[in-house]
Amino acid sequence: EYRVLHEADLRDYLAALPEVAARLGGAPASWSISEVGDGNLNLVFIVKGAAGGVAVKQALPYVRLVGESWPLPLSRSHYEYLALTHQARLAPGLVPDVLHHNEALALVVMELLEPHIIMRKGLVAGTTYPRFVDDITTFLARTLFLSSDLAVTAAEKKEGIAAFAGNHALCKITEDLIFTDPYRIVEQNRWTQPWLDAIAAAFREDLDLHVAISRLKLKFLNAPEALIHGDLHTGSIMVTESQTKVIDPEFAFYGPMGFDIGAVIANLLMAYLASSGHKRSPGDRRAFEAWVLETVEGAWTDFVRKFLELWRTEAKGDAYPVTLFGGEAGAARLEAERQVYMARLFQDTVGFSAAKIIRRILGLAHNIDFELIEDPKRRAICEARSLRLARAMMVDAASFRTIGAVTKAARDARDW
Ligand code: SR1
Ligand code: MG
Repeated sequence: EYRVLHEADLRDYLAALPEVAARLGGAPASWSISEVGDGNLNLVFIVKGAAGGVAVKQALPYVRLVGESWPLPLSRSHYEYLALTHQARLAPGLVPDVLHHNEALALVVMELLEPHIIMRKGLVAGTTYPRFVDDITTFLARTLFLSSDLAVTAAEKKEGIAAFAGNHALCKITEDLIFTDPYRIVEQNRWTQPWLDAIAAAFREDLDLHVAISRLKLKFLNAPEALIHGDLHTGSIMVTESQTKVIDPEFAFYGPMGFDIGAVIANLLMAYLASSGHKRSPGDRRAFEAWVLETVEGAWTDFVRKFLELWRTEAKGDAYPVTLFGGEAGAARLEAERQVYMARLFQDTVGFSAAKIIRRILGLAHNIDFELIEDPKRRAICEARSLRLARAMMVDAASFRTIGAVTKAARDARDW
């Protein structure tokens, strides 16, 4: 039966799990347990013993950020477990190992990622991550391609969609918080007042923007292209200089691939545009910002290279039947079609990326990239530049034909 676990409960609970107890080592009474969750939804405990540590995540029956007035199904823990185990098969080594799952308690026990930190915190501190592009593009290319119609049969794909179909309450959060609320008056919306009042009001009247966000919302609702993480911001990524782990896939479902790729790019663009608000030396700032924009470019180009490589070598799905593309002419035509596919995916990525930026500045849930900028006026300048860039990316997505056009626009935005 579900109950919210407190320290003493958790100690007894973990002591009864032989594999976990062995990993922690020593007497259960000696284990240190602290609740460290700083996300919007759940409890997260770090438990350490003489031999090692574990992380324990427990879903609350409500949205932690708001409180009990906003109930949320515990079943998200089931979908998180399902996604983590699926992603571990598709992209080995890039998600934490799951040690134990209890459906009734909505609880997942995972390996403790140490000395990893949440990537967003590292970015706010101006840290660069040399492995990030390679790891995140492997994660994206493999999880997206290998769960798509390009890689699996129609029957397998439909089973996959069905397995995640019940996660609709989490999808509804995204549908409201990302695709609807920032563009209308909603009590829970927040922004840096009074400087962003005019932009927020303009966005509520901007019909070009409303059409663009509605098209993206429709795609989010009706494009089950692949098993997506569903919340792949830099707070869902843990890093060291030599390792990257993607965590927290509780929003996972079969949706549009561009939503995940766009999330990564959006969060890097926000780190870039927030950078001038954080205290760092001019040299450190230049180096950090150059790395972030290189990373945006690498995230897309390496993703494309890896995705296409998988398509050329692992296309076991029912889409694009090989019998229709025989001979040299067929192979050439299929290769051209792959480029068309990637161009369409790029447009989706640009649009979703824009939507992710706007929601973090005008919606309910913000990010520390901007929130930790001490001077509110400075913060508002960084946010206004981001909003203007995001509006252009969403309304004129087609004018961004390459990732270089996106990074150029981000660079130009620094002069606004
Ligand atoms: C009410 S939940 C707000 C946000 O937190 C999660 O991390 C998702 O990004 C969600 O939109
Ligand atoms: Mg999360």
